[in-house]
Amino acid sequence: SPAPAPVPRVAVVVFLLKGKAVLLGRRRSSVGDSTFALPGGHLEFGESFEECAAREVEEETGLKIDGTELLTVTNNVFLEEPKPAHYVTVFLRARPARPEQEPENREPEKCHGWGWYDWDDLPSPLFWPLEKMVRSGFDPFPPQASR
Ligand code: 8DG
Ligand code: MG
Ligand code: MG
Repeated sequence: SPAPAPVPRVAVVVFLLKGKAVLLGRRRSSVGDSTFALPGGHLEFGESFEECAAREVEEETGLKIDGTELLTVTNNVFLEEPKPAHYVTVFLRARPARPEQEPENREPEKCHGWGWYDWDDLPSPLFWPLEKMVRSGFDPFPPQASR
């Protein structure tokens, strides 16, 4: 039977914030291979954004999260990739439940490893949906007063 027509999918990704730093991992994927990206993945049937964020962050890093908040959504079309894809990407922010706990690389087939990166000194190359946000001046941190 013919391949089904491709459809857009929903992704949920998390700015995990600690002090001035954000958690990033270098991808191993047909989409954005070798670029630095946020933890996250596909929204499953029946899940809330917050549930998906907590599940994906724990599956990928072993970290539990707190204080999850919705930030924004972007539309990302990857026609140039080996496998074309289209994601509606929902961005949330959260804090690690236990800030002293180190992230583990729980899916080494999908990620080279996790690290905390200062927002003022991000690694490169960033995964392009993230790169686009950074260039536009997007700031995932809450206002100073509530930090
Ligand atoms: P899953 O099987 O665990 O559900 O999926 P995954 O393997 O963890 O998926 P993913 O590629 O990490 O995330 C799904 C899509 O989300 C990804 O292919 C493109 C989109 N996406 C963005 N920005 C980011 C980002 O910064 N990080 C991640 N992980 N995905 C992102 O548009
Ligand atoms: Mg995942
Ligand atoms: Mg993922």
